[in-house]
Amino acid sequence: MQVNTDPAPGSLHGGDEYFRTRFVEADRFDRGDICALLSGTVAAVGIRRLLSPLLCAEAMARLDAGALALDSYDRRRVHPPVARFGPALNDFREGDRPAAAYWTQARRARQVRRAALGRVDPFGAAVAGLTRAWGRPPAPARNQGRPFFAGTLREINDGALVHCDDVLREYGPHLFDGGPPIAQLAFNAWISTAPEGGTTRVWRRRWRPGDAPLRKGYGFDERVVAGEQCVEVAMGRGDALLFDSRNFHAVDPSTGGRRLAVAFFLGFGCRSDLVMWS
Ligand SMILES: O=C(O)CCC(=O)C(=O)O
Repeated sequence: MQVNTDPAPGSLHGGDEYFRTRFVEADRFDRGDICALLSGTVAAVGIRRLLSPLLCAEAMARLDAGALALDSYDRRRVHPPVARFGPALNDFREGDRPAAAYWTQARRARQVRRAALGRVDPFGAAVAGLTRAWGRPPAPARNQGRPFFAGTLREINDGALVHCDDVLREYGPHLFDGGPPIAQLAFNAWISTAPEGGTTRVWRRRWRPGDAPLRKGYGFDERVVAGEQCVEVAMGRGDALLFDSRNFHAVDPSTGGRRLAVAFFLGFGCRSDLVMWS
């Protein structure tokens, strides 16, 4: 695919100067980085070494030993297939609410994760890192008091189509008790990465109603982002990436190892602080 990646600084065709990737070490990651994403003054924040090598190694040993059974996203919708542990909200849509099975699976997934990983919990470590940065813990988003599941373990080895994630467009404005999110961020922290491929691309382009003819399963034909400014990021094991998930994004296929992340969304609302869901 032809992509228009970050132009050189000072270039006459420099594109949007606020659409750049910012890299920070985990101990320097702070509220300002999250605010920059929420305000749209940075395209993505790459956080180095958010999860410790020991935690990643121990979590992978348990996953390789089959401690958690990975299911796949609904294959009628998601192709190439993506494996996951934990229910993803966009697999359960029934009109403007999730199907009843979602709540049962959410409860069960929390119990199973606790039993299988205990203190070797990449989700807990990711939330601790976000809490240090933001100053307060992000809370699960809720519907009529019920907490949504957050912290999918997701394995994307064969890439992901160009797509965008916007819970407001999927479910309408009344899903979350705290009101519709003003901004939605994707959070991924990798427990394992593959030596080849697996680059994440984020385009400075949101969904428009006229994009409908380019729809392809859960994603879109690559023509939807032709000529748009793009950042490309390939983070390593233990690193995390945050970006506005309403911007079109895609993942290159990878080879030579498992590309596995703890993944969830963060939303910021008028009547809520930071909330999370998967
Ligand atoms: O795995 C990635 O790099 C990004 C995954 C993704 O599409 C998302 O978080 O919405």
